[in-house]
Amino acid sequence: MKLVIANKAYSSWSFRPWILMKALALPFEEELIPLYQPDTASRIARYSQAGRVPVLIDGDITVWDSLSIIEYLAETRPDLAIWPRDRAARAHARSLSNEMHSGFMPLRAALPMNMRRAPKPVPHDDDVDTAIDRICQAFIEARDRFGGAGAFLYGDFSAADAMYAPVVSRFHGYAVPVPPAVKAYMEVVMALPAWKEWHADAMAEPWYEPRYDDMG
Ligand SMILES: N[C@@H](CCC(=O)N[C@@H](CS)C(=O)NCC(=O)O)C(=O)O
Repeated sequence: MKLVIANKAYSSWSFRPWILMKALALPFEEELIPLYQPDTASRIARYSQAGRVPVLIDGDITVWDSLSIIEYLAETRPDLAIWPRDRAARAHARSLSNEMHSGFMPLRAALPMNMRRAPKPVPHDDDVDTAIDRICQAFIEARDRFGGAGAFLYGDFSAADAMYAPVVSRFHGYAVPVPPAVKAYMEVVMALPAWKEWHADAMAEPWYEPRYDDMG
């Protein structure tokens, strides 16, 4: 399989299937198309007319959009429990993942992912705090109800943890105050070898985007 992604510093949507595949040791090659370059659109168009990454190529099958890729992987690798095995946990994990995929716009706009950011807060509006509070409440609920003895949202690492990995990066990078249980969960995610690999690659990238890197 080949996963087409964008900058590891900035591309939150690329990070989601990438960290899932790495954390679950799914073999794949990657192609990184840097954003905001003169040839970005034409390079992405070679893989998807939707004009967005991530895109997964599996033989003659092309899957675009982060959550579709995750669903495709879950369908093709049922042995891996990409979604939790328990039906109630799975329903909760899918709902929470879709809530991320279709929502939290104020948070996404005000606190864009920048994996290279040294932790520092930025002023933000109340609707960002509303999103932060909702995510913290949902993390705690998932862990309390379904976490069991595991360290992730639903016990073992799952698609939901992958969908929220960029939120962990945002909370960390913008020094968002969070309850201790959320802090502990963030530390578990940031300790993953897959996280460290993505972070190291992001730090080594040559591209510089003032809209993210000069946020203050
Ligand atoms: N809903 C899509 C969003 C994908 C998306 O917005 N990707 C951005 C990079 S993070 C992109 O490809 N941008 C291309 C461009 O701006 O030219 C998904 O979940 O994959």
